Amino acid sequence: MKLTRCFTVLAVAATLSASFSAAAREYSVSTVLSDAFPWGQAAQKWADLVEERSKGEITLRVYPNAQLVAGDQTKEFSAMRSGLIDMAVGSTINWSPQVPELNLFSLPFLMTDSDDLDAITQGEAGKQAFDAIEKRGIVPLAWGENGFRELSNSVKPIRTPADLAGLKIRVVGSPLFQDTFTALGANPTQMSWADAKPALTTGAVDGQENPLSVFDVARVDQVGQKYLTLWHYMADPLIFAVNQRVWKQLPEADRELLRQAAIDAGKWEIELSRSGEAKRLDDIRARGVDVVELTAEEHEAFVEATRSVHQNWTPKIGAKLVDAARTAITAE
Ligand code: X2X
Repeated sequence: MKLTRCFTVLAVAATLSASFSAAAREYSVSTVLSDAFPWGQAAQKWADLVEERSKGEITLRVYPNAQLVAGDQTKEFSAMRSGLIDMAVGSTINWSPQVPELNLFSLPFLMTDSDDLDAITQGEAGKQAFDAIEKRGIVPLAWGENGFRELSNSVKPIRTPADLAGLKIRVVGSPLFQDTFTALGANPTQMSWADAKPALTTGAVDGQENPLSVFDVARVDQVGQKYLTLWHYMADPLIFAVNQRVWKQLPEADRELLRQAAIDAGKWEIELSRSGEAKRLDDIRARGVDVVELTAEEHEAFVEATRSVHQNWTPKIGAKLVDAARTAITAE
């Protein structure tokens, strides 16, 4: 009897300590998109590398669809800062309400291609952006990519700012997007990705902007988005990041492991995302979407129409950071 009780106590203690250490070694990772998309695959790759390199000691559990913030993706950064979420692979768009410096990447037509984006993230401007995140209680580890964002709608081919007049366009993130689409004569409406598809389906909004990978995987063409304009107006990088308290509690070796795994997963996903673009565009065309490619002159009209956004937002982003980004782009 006595012996049995003793075993029971031991068994309970063993279970408790096992679950305690399991709990202590498992961390939540928030993403907006699932692993059907490059974004979710980036987070899963991070988790897989960490699992493998820690020999199963550290588990990163990925929670897609911004479910840890009930779909409200612009609350992800705050939830991670408060400790409700341990880690995230998040978009600069969704974090920009809390980290105004990240609006840099949303400045319309600041970057023309991936080389411009890399020049920013891999240089002084990228460091300043990471410092801005760190200052707000989050430890950034590595860059990934959601991609250059293209414009789709259900009404007509868009070739000029005038074509956008009065169209209701779904946007997300900071008020910068309201300014950009208002400057173009459109009627922007803020809503989460969770609400976007239903709104496109019912026609509550006419259009949206997202990378080709999102348009393709989410089958945005099936909700009436028949027209797609390749205008490359901005690209949102992804950032792998960790809550500061979680980070401080980790032994140095684990920090290094997490950081290197994030860097490797980010590089892997950026390559995956970029190399998939041409095929995605072919597939989108094959589904009957009318794809508009702008001439240099047509493109320039959009650039001109949105110059005021740069003027209004440079002070909010920080002139030093905007300068560093511009310098990086011209120095390429
Ligand atoms: O909501 C979007 O448009 C998405 C999925 O691209 C982001 O989270 C920024």
